[in-house]
Amino acid sequence: MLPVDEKLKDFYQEIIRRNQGEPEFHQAVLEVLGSLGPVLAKHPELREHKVIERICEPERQVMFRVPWQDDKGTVWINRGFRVQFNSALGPYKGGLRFHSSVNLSVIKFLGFEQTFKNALTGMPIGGGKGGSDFDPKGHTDNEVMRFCQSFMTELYRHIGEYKDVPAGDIGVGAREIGFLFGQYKRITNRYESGVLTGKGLDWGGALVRKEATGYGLVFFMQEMLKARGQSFEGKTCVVSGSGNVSLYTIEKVQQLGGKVIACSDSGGYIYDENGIDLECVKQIKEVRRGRISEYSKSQPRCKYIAGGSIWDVPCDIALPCATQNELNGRDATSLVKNGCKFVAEGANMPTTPEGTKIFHDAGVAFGPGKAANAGGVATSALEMQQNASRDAWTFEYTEQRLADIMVGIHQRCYETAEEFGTPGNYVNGANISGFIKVARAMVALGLI
Ligand code: NDP
Ligand code: 2IT
Repeated sequence: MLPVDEKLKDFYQEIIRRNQGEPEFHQAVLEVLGSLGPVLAKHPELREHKVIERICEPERQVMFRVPWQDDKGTVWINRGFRVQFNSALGPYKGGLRFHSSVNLSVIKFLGFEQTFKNALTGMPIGGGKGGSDFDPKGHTDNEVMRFCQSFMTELYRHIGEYKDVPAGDIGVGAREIGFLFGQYKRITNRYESGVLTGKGLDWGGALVRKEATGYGLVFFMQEMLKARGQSFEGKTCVVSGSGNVSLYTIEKVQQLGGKVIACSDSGGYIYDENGIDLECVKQIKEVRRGRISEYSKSQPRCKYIAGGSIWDVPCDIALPCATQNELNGRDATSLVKNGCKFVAEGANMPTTPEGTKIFHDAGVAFGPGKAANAGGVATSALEMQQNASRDAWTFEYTEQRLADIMVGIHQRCYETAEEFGTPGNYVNGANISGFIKVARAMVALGLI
């Protein structure tokens, strides 16, 4: 267990008791509580208002049945979720995840994290998350469409431009957002562009949203490097996953002079010492929806390692971009031993608490997901802004806005960590800065 302030220990036990069988949610709460001791010492009024207790309880949780038929006519039943965590700063905002591992614990941890992440962006957005235990992998476009239509047939009543604005996450990309938006439009008879983000560029989507999480992660890492007088130039990087976040992380690292030598999917990882050929990975993943193992067929110099840990590949910079708890204590030890000095999380909570502690103890610069991957949701807020004004910005302008936002988030985390007596600790910086912003709004809005 992470060290938690004495005053918060009983409260954490209460979280466990009230949210049984939800280990991911417990983990996410504990990680934030671990930073809040000094905040309570400085702001005793937050205790009086029971802000921590309120912030850990979602405002609303919806669970629903999603029946659908596959191409053979067989009936399937999945479970849908939307957890509307906190709307003190704006409408609930956060992605939808379609993956077999989705359950209430996973959606609650993601919604909780999202609340602080969204606060860190400085944009007017609250926190929420949703999804289903349906996995689009292996299904035809028609099956995915029928699933999305059934999912939205319930979800539509809970969302709206001023209420709750979902987007993508694992298993939900432009194809799924298209089917979801189409069904929302059909049911409500409204072309409400601002109800979903990550839309296609032809029908209300924003340039740079697809690239934003990966690009933003790399902009954040660039600031971490600068803070230690370094740059991407000539550094080797390992990026886990090969989905939306990973692909555009690799792209921006390469543009900035770094070399990405490994990436993965849930089957295994590829190692290419000359640097990954990104166009080849995009063909496999974005165009063919294939497996990363196919890369070695067209790139004979590359090694494919089935199973195994990608974190055993020596590198200067590690960027976990797949899923929660994909980098554990053993992996962190291996990275540190091999000389890795910088880690930033593209995924949400990919590093276990043991892994984080090992990085901190070894003096590795560690950027937590709620700060480092906030570029995706920040650019979603820019998409909402464009939709509201019926405008469409250029790629260059939008990318510059994203870069500025990431520099701002880094600065806020860096300065807050110093102010609260833990210089260089981005975990404390992100947790405290995000928490204070939401807490102040909650106090100002009365007992909500
Ligand atoms: P994608 O579905 O596009 O890609 C997910 C990648 O992670 C795939 O390579 C997938 O491999 C791998 N992966 C997923 N689950 C597992 C698992 N249980 N074990 C091993 N590998 C796994 O999702 P995204 O790229 O959008 O999301 C990746 C991470 O980034 C998630 O943690 C998400 O919450 C986070 N994130 C996403 C944002 C966004 O804008 N999309 C914004 C901020 C954070 P396989 O294909 O084999 O399943
Ligand atoms: O985890 C995340 O920040 C996302 N999946 C993006 C959310 C969004 O609303 O763009």
